[in-house]
Formats: sequence, structure tokens, C-alpha cells
Amino acid sequence: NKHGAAVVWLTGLSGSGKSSIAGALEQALYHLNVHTYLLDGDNVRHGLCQDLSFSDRDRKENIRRVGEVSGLMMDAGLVVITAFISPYRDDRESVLLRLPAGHFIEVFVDTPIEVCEQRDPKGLYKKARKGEITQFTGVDLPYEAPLKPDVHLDGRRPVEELVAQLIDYLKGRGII
Ligand code: GGZ
Repeated sequence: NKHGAAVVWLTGLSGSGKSSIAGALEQALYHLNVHTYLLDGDNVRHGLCQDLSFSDRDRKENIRRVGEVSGLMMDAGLVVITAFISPYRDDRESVLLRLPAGHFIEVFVDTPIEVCEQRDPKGLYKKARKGEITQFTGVDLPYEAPLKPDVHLDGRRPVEELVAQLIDYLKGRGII
């Protein structure tokens, strides 16, 4: 049951659905006997990147570190799934350049900000609108959407459908 290695890089706004999709993808791949590792804010921002804020400079460093770790895990043969806002094109491009050609799969979780803001699971948009949180992506810092993502997901669709789309893509590319 050997499979290829890759970094499946989810990018999108807070509340776009990255974490849910990433978690469901991890499950689906597990059932296909694919060895994965999921990197997200929960296991990175409290550890490896606990010294970093949400300033432009620190986000750049956050993404750089995640890219490096993803590269190492990919070298070990894993399908790495990442779920970070990663709002800047330059920073995502740097990760792509760090990885062997063709192994960075950019997945745009495209959910309109109005929908993200309505979901607002942690009440962060509300706080950002009130000015209680600053440097919030989509409110007072920009989000640069991918221009040519490898996979474009409509974040309003059910998670199972989006996971099926990702699995099809990975199969099509011969990664799994
Ligand atoms: C954006 C913030 C901020 C600010 C806290 N801006 O929806 P969440 O809560 O669970 O996920 C968001 C997470 C973003 O961290 P990332 O490491 O993915 O960001 S980046 O890739 O830009 O480095 C959000 C929460 O942290 N959060 N403050 N100011 N998101």
C-alpha cells in the first residue's frame, strides 16, 4: 500500500472551513491506508510558533516554519495536510519553492467573508468589528486569494463533497 508524498496546503479566511475539511480529509485518507499528518493552528501556534503574533511579519514566519516542517514530514513519506489562513501569496509561493516540484498542492477554501462572518464560531469577527481584536484577516488585514489554485473548493458546500473532490484530485495526480 505505498503512496506518494505531498503537502496539501489549505488556505482561506478564518471560518472558511479549513480545519473541518482538513480533519475530514485526514479521516478519509486514513481509511485508504494513506499515512498523513495534519498541521493546524491548534498544534502549531501553541507550540512551534507560540512566540508569534498575527502581525504581517509573524504570519510570514509562521508560514515559513510550517513550510519547513511540512517539507521534513513529506521527506518522511507522509501526505501532510496544513490548515492555516496563510493570507499572503508571497509566503505560499516561498513554501512551494521550498518543496520538490509538483509536491505542493494549493487548495483554496473559497468561502465569502459574509458567510465566514455569519458562522463566526469563536466570535472573532464580532470582536474584530468592534476593534477588540486588531490585525484580523479580512477586517483590517488583507487576504490574498490564490490566482491559480490546484484545487478550488466552494466552502459553502458540504464537507463530504469537498473531501471527495480532494480525494479525486489526489488520485488523479497519482499521489494516492
Ligand atoms: C486572523 C486570528 C487572529 C487574527 C486569532 N487574524 O478561525 P480560527 O481563529 O480558529 O483560526 C484563526 C487562527 C489563524 O491562525 P493561522 O496560523 O492560520 O494564521 S496565519 O496563517 O495568518 O498565520 C483564528 C485565530 O487564529 N486568530 N487572531 N488577528 N486569525
